[in-house]
Amino acid sequence: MSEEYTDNKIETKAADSSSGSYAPPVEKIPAKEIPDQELYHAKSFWTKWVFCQDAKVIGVQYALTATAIGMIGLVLSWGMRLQLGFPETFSFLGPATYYQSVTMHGMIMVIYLLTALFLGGFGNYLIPLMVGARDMVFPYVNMVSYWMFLIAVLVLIASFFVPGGPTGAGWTLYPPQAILPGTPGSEMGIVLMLISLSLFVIGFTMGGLNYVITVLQARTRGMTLMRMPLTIWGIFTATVLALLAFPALFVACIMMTLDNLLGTSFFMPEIFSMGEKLEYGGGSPILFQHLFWFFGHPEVYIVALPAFGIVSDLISVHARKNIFGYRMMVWAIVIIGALSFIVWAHHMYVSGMNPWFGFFFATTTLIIAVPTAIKVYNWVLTLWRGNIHLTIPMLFSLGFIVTFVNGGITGLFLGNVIVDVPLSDTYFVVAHFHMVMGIAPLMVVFGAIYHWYPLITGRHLNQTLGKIHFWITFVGAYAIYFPMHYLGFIGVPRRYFEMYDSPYMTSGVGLNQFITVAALIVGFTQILFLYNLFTSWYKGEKSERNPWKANSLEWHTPDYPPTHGNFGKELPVVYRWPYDFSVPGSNKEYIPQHVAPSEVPNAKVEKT
Ligand code: HEM
Ligand SMILES: [Cu+2]
Repeated sequence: MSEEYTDNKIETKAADSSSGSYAPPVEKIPAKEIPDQELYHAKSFWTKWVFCQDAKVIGVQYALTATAIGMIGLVLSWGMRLQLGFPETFSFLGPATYYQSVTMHGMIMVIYLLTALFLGGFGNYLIPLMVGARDMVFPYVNMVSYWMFLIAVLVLIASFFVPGGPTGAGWTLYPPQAILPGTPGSEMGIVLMLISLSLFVIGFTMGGLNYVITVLQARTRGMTLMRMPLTIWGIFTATVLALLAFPALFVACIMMTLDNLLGTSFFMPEIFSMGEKLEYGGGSPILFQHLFWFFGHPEVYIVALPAFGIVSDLISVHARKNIFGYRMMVWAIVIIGALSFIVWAHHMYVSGMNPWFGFFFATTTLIIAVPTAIKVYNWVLTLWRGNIHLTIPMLFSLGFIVTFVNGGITGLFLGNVIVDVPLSDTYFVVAHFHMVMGIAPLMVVFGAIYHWYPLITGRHLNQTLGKIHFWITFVGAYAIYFPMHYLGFIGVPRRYFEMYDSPYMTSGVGLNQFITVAALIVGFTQILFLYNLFTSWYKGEKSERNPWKANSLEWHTPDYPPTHGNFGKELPVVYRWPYDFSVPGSNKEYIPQHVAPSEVPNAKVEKT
């Protein structure tokens, strides 16, 4: 323990120029903050709740919209599961609708639910509050970001209603198949999907620039980068990743739209379709795969890094212990983020690329396991001998660690060319990615909602319903996805509408029925959660201020829940990291970030 702490020298740090890095005492740094101004607050209902520039309201708008579209993604999965489990009895979908459901489900879950929720939702709500800023640096642009997102969602929904229906090209949208006649939704569906994604990227960029610049430029006095909560590190790094990765998706969408509407041949080779030679020639379908996965792999971490950050904070607060190895955790986030840009072709081992190329990508992929494992060790070491409160956020955090390690281990298998080739496009892959980027991040989303709901609404979610929600979701997720690994081993292919004609599938029939029943139970439990979310808003038990006794700034605003401008007349000054729980020498169980060392005389201070 003593290694982590030094004596209480923070106020005299400036005098110690021998260390080489000059840091003036925090009181001497001139206040650059914009004072709270009356003019700046919204006056009417419309500017307060609808066209609102307050990042907190924008965060809630993002979160509600993402949840609504996510419900569509969930319902689509029920249709698919009924078809897979009981093809004779509950066949609501035809083959074409199945492909459309797979595609829309995948895209909705990855982009419109998880990305929007973590960055647009949590990012907006938490960044200004946690770094001690009044708001995002460009509130107007931030507002437009949400409205762009909403338009992108509406365009996506519109694609369900156009002739031919939504695209059924798979969430990877690979050309030439995506735009060739015969693929479901090759008429308007694919075009609307590409437009919707482009709008999403434009909207995201407006928000993303805000998140990055707010973290870099609008932190309050004393909030050094190495005192930021890991939540902010995760969201910040993920945003940088997204700003670098989404342009690849954006150009791919634009180029494919041109191929489709204007007959260019960026991705279209010379090709015959239904016995007829098409007007295309010279394009490269593989180029699309490279562009897609240059976005697609970092996308996994765009979802995972905020989850890593948030879960670190939840574990620390609910185990009343400082996060183990804070600096290591920060660097692991940054290194994982950087490495995630040089692994994309592990999604293309079966595309016919040169095996040496595969060797390179397998190596980089496996190297990512190192910083990732460090993070897992550090979470476990934070829990070790902690005063673990089995609150709902803690339960979900533990659920995250388990599902994430599970999904990560199958990732180590799939990262190797020789293992991936036979498993590629089987249910093993479906199991792997749902565990690692579906269920694990959702566990964090839920934990985070139970944790911050009192801050947002001033009330607690119903805890009994919460426990039911956790246990059914956690056990149910295993019931759904664990058997899928086995289905993959026996060779059940992914994206197949019907396969009971194949003799090797017979041992999978019972399992498929079991999975479907589990999926329906888990699905309905999410409706229970939504019920809890909405009814607790006005009926939930009132929460006292800072119910979890956390140290980070968002819980220490003058108004609870925080109002526009966040911190009232004066911004807080930060003296410490947010992990001062059970500090040696102090009689206080926890010391919030803005408590000056002079107020806690004997407490040791961590080395930051
Ligand atoms: C209980 C919740 C869920 C269920 C029951 C479910 C079920 C399914 C099913 C049945 C498929 C089609 C498999 C196939 O035929 O190949 C699928 C595909 C997929 N799911 Fe989920 N899913 C769930 C949650 C999620 C979440 C949270 C994500 C977020 C990452 C996600 C992402 C995907 C993706 C990316 C695909 C692949 C789409 C494609 O092959 O084009 N799912 N899911
Ligand atoms: Cu990948």
